[in-house]
Amino acid sequence: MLAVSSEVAAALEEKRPVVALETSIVGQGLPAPHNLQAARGCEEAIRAEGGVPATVAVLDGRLRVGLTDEELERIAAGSTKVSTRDLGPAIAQGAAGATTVAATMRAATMAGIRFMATGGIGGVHRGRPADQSADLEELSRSPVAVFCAGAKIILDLALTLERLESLAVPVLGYGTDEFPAFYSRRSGCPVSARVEGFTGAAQALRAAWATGSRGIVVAVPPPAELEGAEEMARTAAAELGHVAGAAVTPRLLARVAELSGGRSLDLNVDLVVNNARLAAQVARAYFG
Ligand code: PSU
Ligand code: MN
Repeated sequence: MLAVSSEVAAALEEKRPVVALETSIVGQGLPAPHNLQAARGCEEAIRAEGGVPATVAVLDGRLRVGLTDEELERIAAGSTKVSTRDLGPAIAQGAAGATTVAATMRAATMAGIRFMATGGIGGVHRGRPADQSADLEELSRSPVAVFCAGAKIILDLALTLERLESLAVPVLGYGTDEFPAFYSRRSGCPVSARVEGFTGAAQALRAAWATGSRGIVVAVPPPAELEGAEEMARTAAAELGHVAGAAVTPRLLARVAELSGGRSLDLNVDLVVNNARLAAQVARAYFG
């Protein structure tokens, strides 16, 4: 069922920094060519730090951890979005599945990986509090540090943070007291603890895991900001209409891309790569 690439397996054995990467951003979250730019950029950034990327997807009836570039292209060419509840059926059907944060955390845990990077986690949707990403529940289950620029811009950040508090998920601000708002460094919402530097983050992760925490959000301010992002997210959410379920997130992200004249896409690639680099740096401090 689980197929870990030989490179990833060897790196885990040698306690080298391994960083898991999701692929829903490749299959659904970002349009071409930004999707593959983001995925390859993350892999390169992790390698540049002496780490090994472990990109996750469902392919040919297996849950794969560590993909070749050809396999990554298959996910980009056409794949279904796979969250945790979809893993079993997608594997059984032999589908090409792009894993969300939740499904990637599950795969990482099965493989023994503690670090992963993404753009933003899922959460509670604005104006639709019943629509909550399975990412939240998975954070309470799988012991993985998720490096992100907060939650996706389209979400209700205050409600998302309330849920994370109820689930007892630590939300660490990397060099910040405030939860970033994806395209903005500030959201007005506090993190549960601030950490400084690779070593400070690694120590907080170690202590949190030693005291029973499972998933941990490491919230990283984005390297650049998108002017007017908040307004665009509100407009996109107000226009949603009948769209529901798993289609909500991809639809909102596409609308924000239109409203920003494509600028959101370049910034999205930059911030995901930034998160992947930092995840590798902290993983190195953790194992060092
Ligand atoms: N962040 C992005 N783009 C994305 C996603 C996150 O900038 O495409 C994906 C992630 O894979 C996340 C998922 O886990 O959206 C959440 O979707 P849902 O709300 O359906 O759980
Ligand atoms: Mn959702």
